[in-house]
Order: sequence, then C-alpha cells, then structure tokens
Amino acid sequence: LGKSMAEHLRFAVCYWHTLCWPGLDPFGGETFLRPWHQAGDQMDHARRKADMMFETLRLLNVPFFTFHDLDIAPEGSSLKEFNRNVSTIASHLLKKMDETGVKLLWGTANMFSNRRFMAGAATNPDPDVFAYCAAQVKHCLDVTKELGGENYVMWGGREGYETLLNTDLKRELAQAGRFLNLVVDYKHKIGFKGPILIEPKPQEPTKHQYDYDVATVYSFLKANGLEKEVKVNIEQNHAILAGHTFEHEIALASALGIFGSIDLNRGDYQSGWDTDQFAMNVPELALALYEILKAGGLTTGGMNFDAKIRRQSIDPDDLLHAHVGSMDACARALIAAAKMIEDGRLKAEVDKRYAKWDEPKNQAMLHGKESLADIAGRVLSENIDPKPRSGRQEYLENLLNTYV
Ligand code: GLO
Ligand code: NI
Ligand code: NI
Ligand code: NI
Repeated sequence: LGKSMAEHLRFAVCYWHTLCWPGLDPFGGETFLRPWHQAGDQMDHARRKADMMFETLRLLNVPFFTFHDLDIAPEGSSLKEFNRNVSTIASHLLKKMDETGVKLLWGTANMFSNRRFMAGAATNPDPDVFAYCAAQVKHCLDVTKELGGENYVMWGGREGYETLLNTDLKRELAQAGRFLNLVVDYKHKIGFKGPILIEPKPQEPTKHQYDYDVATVYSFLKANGLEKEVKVNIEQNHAILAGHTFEHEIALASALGIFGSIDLNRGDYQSGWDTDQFAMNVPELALALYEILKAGGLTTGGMNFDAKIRRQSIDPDDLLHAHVGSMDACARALIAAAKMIEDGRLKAEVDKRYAKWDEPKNQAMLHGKESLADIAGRVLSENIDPKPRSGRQEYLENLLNTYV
C-alpha cells in the first residue's frame, strides 16, 4: 500500500511497564526487583535504567520509545529538583538517541502516582494541585520537544470521581477544559509540532474517568473548541473496558478526524480491569489494522507496547519474547489487513450496500434540498415500501478467515 512494513509498524517500547513495573498486584508485592528498585544513588539508577532501555530497543530493533517524566528520573524532594533530574536524564537519553538513531514517539507527565494527586490532577478541587500540574506538564513538554518527540500524550490518570456526593462534575470538566487550552497554547508558543493526544479510558483508577471513550473525548474537545488541535491515543484494553472493540474506537476517531496513535495491548474480555497483556491475537489485530489502513495509516502516531509481562514471568527472556510475539502478530495482521484492502472484495460489498444513495433523488434527501415533509410526501406519492435487504454479515465474517 505504498509504504514498507516498517513504515506501518512504528513500534515503541514503553518505559513504565518494561523497566519500572516490579510485578506487584493488589494482593502481593514485587516479584522481579530490578537494580534500580533497590537502595542506592537514584540518579545512577536512572542512568542504568536508560541504558537498559536502549539495550532492549537494540535487541528488539524497535525504532521508538515512550516515557513518563517520573519513569526516567527520581522525584527528589521538590519540583525544582525533579525538573533538574528529568533534564539531566533527558540529556543522557538524547546522547543515546544520537548514537543509536532511536526516536521518541511521545513523552507524558505522571500526574497520578504521587499522593498529591489522590483527588485528581487538573480537575482537583485544590488550585495548588492545578498549578503544580501546569508546572509538571510545561517541563515535560519542553523535554519532549528537546528530544524531538513526535507526539505528546495526556492520559487522564485520576481525572474522574468515586462519588458525586463530594464532586462538582461541571466545575471539574471546566477545569479540565481550561487546562487543555493552556497546554495547547503553550505547545504553539514553543513550536512543538507534533499532536497532543488524549488517551481515553472509562474506569480505573477512578470509578468514573472523565475521558471515558473516543465519543466522550470528542464532545469534550468540541465543547472547548479543541477538536482541530487534539487527537486521541487509543488503547485496546481501554476500548474493551468501555464496552467497545478496539476497531470501533479507531474507526470512530478516524470518522471524527481525531485519530492519532495506539497503545497496543490486550485485555481479556472477562477481567474488568486493565491487564495490559501483550497483543497476540492475529484476527483481532487484523480488524484494528484494517481500520488503521483505511484511516491512512499511522503518520505521526505509532504502536506503543503499553503492555507488561505477567508477574509470574520472572525470567527476563519473557520480556523479549513478549515483544517479539506481539510484533510478529502485528506483522501477520498487517499482511492480512493489506490483503483485505487490496483485493477489494470487502469494499465492493460495502459499496453495494450503500449504492442506492448514489441516485440523485436520494442525494437530495442528504444535501438539504428536501425537507422532512418533502421526503414524507415522496414516500406516499412514490409508494416507497422498504423490504429487508441482505447485510451479508456471516458471509463477510467467514471471508475474514480467508485473510488471516
Ligand atoms: C493506563 C494508561 C497509561 C497510559 C500512560 C501514558 O491505563 O494506559 O499507561 O498509557 O500514562 O499516557
Ligand atoms: Ni495506555
Ligand atoms: Ni491502560
Ligand atoms: Ni492498559
């Protein structure tokens, strides 16, 4: 489809699951402690961690990485110290990037782990927290620009609520809108070229996250005049939690003109939380990639492995096998999706279903030449009486099997 496989499969390894997550869950502690989880000089640890990231990228031959400010550098005891730490490690990363040719897909600020964010970040009832978020995002955006980041991501961490009895929802949404406008203005001021991406998620950690799904984010962007400025980063596991499919969220974002990038992972349908497993299911990925190709492919966006090995996988090899397995699954799915487009059979079926709309009298219904009463009158005068027409669903789902 005019691009090489590598140009389509813009994979990224994420810092937080690959290097930072120590294998804990709500019922038990760490199962694989890394050197930097032990006591010691935190900045030394941060450099080692960065070197390990580049070693992982080299072994996997992956072109991009992603990070939160807090993943790459220690918080220290003040924002000043944190900013200094982040900048110091960013210089180290930049050197590594120059040496290896690896690029930054996106940076993001962690505004959910520290307890100051327990009631949200930009939507927090405490204006001091709002100000702190502004400071953190400003610096993270500066650093992302310095590193040539191709996007900047905002996942709404704890932007949501547990109970409306202590929450002024309208006020919090207004705060979120103001915050996003500030970020967009700043991005333009410093000449950051890549898109800002909001990552929707319906629940977890809060019971009701404000950025529920693509549709919710779009209405939020519209309400704040930002629908031309901000796009979305869609995660499979979040789509499932919202009761959608991955491909639905991609198709909807594309239809609304806000499709940006994906967090590639897999959530099981029975689990009800964000398990972030590596995506290995070829038919599912083919449906997602089919929508991505129809949307024109990934240009500034990428495929970020927002995925972690399970806490029993203490064999370090599993981290590599997981990435390789998921890359293979994507490559197979991409081949299938390209065939689905190239042989034209699917499109022909869809075009056939909508073909009657091409007739001029039906176009008049769509393009404002006829009123509701005109259309109603036509039904009576022309004796229009719709009969059930085939949608060919089983045939087409069966056809899918021939591609994957
Ligand atoms: C959590 C999200 C999270 C984001 C990350 C980057 O469920 O998926 O991992 O992707 O903060 O924005
Ligand atoms: Ni994610
Ligand atoms: Ni997630
Ligand atoms: Ni997830």
